[in-house]
Amino acid sequence: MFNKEYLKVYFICGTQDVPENTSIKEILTKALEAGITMFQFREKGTTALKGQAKVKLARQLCVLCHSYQVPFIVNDDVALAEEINADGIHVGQDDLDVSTFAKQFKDKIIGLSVSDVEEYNRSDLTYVDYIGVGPMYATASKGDANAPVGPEMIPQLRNYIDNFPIVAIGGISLENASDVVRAGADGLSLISAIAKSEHIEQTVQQFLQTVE
Ligand code: TZP
Ligand code: MG
Repeated sequence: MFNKEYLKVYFICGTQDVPENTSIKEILTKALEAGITMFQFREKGTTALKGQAKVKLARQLCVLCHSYQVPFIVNDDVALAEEINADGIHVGQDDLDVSTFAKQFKDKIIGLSVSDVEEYNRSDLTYVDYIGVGPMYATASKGDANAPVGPEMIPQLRNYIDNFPIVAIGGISLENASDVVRAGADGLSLISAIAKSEHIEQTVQQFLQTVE
């Protein structure tokens, strides 16, 4: 079951986001220790794990998250989310229509990416628990990212969706996070700010303070 609090510091990571001298398990463990509120496994690009290697890692990361009572969300891959009994799925505008898998995910969390008002107008939020809005700022973590929309997109969308749960994404750092929160985001989605931090625990704690 979804709770808005899960969005506060929502860490997203795949093996492609991990610096050379460490591992996704090590990074995720540090982030969980520091108090991230949700995790999304997002395995993308030419180096992405596939098949049983992806399933095996996802299962291990899911168990790790659950040992901290933190929900584990799978990006895009509905079959994987089902196979490992993940807590939810996050999809983009170009991915499967939410209604096609909503029934299989009745008590699970469903997230949808929405960049702007036009995408919002095209989206059916009937089965959606939260939307990911962005990119807020330029990002190096998503090759095909749309142009940044800025934090001002949040109040624009609020005109249509009122207090529907919004997590902001894209280029969010400790420097700009408070602007995003002030614009009305319920939480922050972060890849590189956490995965590439030299002091993950401290970084996560500072993000938590920003949203609280
Ligand atoms: N969707 C929109 S921007 C983005 C995704 C997955 C990447 C966010 O990564 P970072 O490193 O926090 O900018
Ligand atoms: Mg996608």
